[in-house]
Order: sequence, then structure tokens, then C-alpha cells
Amino acid sequence: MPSDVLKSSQFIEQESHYGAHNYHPLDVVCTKGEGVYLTDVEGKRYMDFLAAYSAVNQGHNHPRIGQAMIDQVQKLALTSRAFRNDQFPPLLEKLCKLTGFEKALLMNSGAEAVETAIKGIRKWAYDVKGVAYPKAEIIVAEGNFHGRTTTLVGFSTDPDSQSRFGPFTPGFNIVPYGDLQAVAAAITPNTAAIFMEPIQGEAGVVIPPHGFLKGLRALADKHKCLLVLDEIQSGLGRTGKLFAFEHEGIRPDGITIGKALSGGFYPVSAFLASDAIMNVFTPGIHGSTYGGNPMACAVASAALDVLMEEKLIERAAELGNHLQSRLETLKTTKVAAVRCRGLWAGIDLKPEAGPARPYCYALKERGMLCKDTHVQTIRLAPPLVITREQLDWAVDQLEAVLA
Ligand code: IF1
Repeated sequence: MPSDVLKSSQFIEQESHYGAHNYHPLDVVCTKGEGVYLTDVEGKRYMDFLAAYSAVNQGHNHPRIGQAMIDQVQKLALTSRAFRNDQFPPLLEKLCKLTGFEKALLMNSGAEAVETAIKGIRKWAYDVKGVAYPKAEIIVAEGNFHGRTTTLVGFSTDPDSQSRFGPFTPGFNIVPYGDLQAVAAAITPNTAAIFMEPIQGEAGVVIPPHGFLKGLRALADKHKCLLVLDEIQSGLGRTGKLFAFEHEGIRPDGITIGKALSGGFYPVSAFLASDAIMNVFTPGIHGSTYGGNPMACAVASAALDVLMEEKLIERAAELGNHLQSRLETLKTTKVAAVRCRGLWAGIDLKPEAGPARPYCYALKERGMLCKDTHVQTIRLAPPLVITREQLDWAVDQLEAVLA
């Protein structure tokens, strides 16, 4: 076998031998990333239409964010929160002023930010709302994805995420996503919060009926519980707004963010909320070794600057409209439904078209990488730095494989 082809298969064999098989990735072995492109070890270039599940909204290896990391690595990487550092306070202020929330709690992975939100919600229910301990309930949605810890998969409705990881954490009531009547019926005096994605990512870019978020806001106000939204994938420009909740003109009481908060360079996440919620976190009751470390803060600060100064949100809105119009006029009989909000789309294939994965393989052969989800859906989420010409090229490839 020619030596260059051995490189990919060697890496794949090595990964299979020594790595847990908790993923089934496409057989592309990447070695370089730049903007919308990934290059494999054979030198073939691909346009990335997954963007690391929206963690590289700013494009792969954005030089400005990389330089911030290089600068910080020469100075100070980690103190733990036992001491203070000069990167954390400015990042906190930048985050709060940008998002309009009064306080931020920095963590590392998205799942950790969600766990933090759950702990804050519960403690607020006991300390502020007056729910009897330990009776706090949180209303969540069918089709949710909030991370992989045992508490979070405990209220998943996806057997792949949940099965045989029990026993699970109690206190979560699952309702159909988008169904306001079901949410209202699930509210009890012990309800602490409604916690949902404003658009469900893993479920296949599922956009709730217009007015759903507004309805959740009204229900939370009426029943004096919190509305907390998981913007880890939908946030930071992906849908053509800073946050997806802005499409309905509401304000949640708190949000979780992650992924593009670091532009793909470093795990950085946060729970953002009002003082009334955040003040339940008193010294010593919650934390993380790396949470809010100087490296994370320097990278996140640069990632936010790039997002705002390169007007990536406006670009996602403008090119998202173009993406939607192209997807809705695809020349194919294989598509059952298209959902698009900003530069984020889910394409459901008809059963007779077969599963989505083979089309992702075919797209890979054409130099475009994207990911199927829930068997029948192709998910599109390019870096927000994509140009109109690149977007058109990608949709042309999609149209070709769906012909
Ligand atoms: C995997 C999915 C996407 C998220 C939302 C919290 C988290 C995620 C809305 C947790 C993470 C990632 C996790 C990754 C693949 C990807 C994913 F397919 F798993 F569901 F994007 F849709 N809230 N999503 O989307 O953040 O702890 O990963 O930093 O686990 O396979 P994390």
C-alpha cells in the first residue's frame, strides 16, 4: 500500500487499538485546520460543516485567538481559584456586559456549566423560592442534549446516551419539546425552573413553534420559577443572533454557554445569571480546578472579541437567509424537511432515501465534512467565517449527493 495512504489507516488502527470506542467518527484523519478548512494527513482539504459542533464558530485556529493563547502561555496558565489572577476579572466583566447577565461562573466543559446551573437552580429553589428540601423539580424537554454526566443523561430521552448508566438523579420532569400546555401541566409548587435548549441541536436543529420561548417566559413568571436556557450550541452567533433566545425577544433568568466561547482552542464554559440566583453560590460550595483559569480567560476574551469585531453574528444572519433559501429549493426528492436558523440547519431525509450517514460519506469524498444525527438527519453548521461562495459550493455538493 502506498506510504501516504498508510498514514490514515495507521492512525485509525492505532486509535482503534488503544482508544475506547465511544465514537464512530468519519475516517478522516485531520492534521491542520484553518478557517472553514480541515486538511487530512494525506494533504486532502475538506470544508468543515460541523465546526466541532459549533465550537469553532470563529473558524479553525483563528490566529488572533491563537496568539492570545501563545501570549498567555508565556506568562501564567493556572493558579486554581485559591488565588486570584489578572485575566479572570476582565473576562467576567466582558462576559456580563456582553450578555446582560449580572454574574458569571466559569467552568470548563459544557456539561459542567449545565451541572452548575442545576445546582444553582436547586439551591435558589430552597433558599429563595422556599421549596421544601429536597423536593426541587426541573422541567426538561424530550429530545434534549445537555452533556454526558450521569445526572444529565438521566433525563435524556435518547437510549444511546442513557441506557445502562443508571441509577439516575431524581427531580427532572420531561415534557414534549415545543408543547406549552405540557409544560404548564408539569409545573408544581416545587418547580424550580424550566431548563431547555432554545433550539435543540443533537435532536437535529429542532426549532420550537414561534412563541414557545415567550410562552415559557410567561409560565416561569406566573409560577415564580426560573427560565434557564442552554445556549452552549445555539449561542455565540450560530443562529444569527448572539443568543437564540433573542429571536423571540425574551430574557431568560440564566443561560449556559461553552464551545465557541473559546473558539475551539480550550474548554471554557460558563453559567450566567442574575445576582438573585448567583448569590446562592457562597464560598466553598462549588468549584473546579481549572474553572476560570488565566489561559481559559485570555482565550475566551479573544474569542469574544473576534466574534464581535469580525461581525460574525451579522454574517450568520445574512448568510443564514441565503442558506435557507438554497436548502428550500434543493433539486432533490429525498428531503422530507429542512430546518434552518442562521448558519445552522437540519435536513431530514425521507425513509426511502435511506439513512443520512452514507450521504455524509459521499460528501466527504467531495471534500465536505458534516455529521448525521438520529439516523435520518444531516446537520449543517459551518464556521461563521464562511463566505457566500464557499456556502454555495457546499450546497452544490449537497445537491449533487442528494440528486
Ligand atoms: C458529544 C451531541 C451536539 C450541547 C448542549 C451541553 C453540551 C453540548 C446543547 C455539553 C455538547 C456536543 C457533545 C459531543 C457532541 C456534541 C453534540 F451530539 F453530543 F449532542 F453538539 F449536539 N449542551 N454537545 O450540544 O457540552 O460537555 O460536550 O462541552 O458528547 O458527543 P460538553
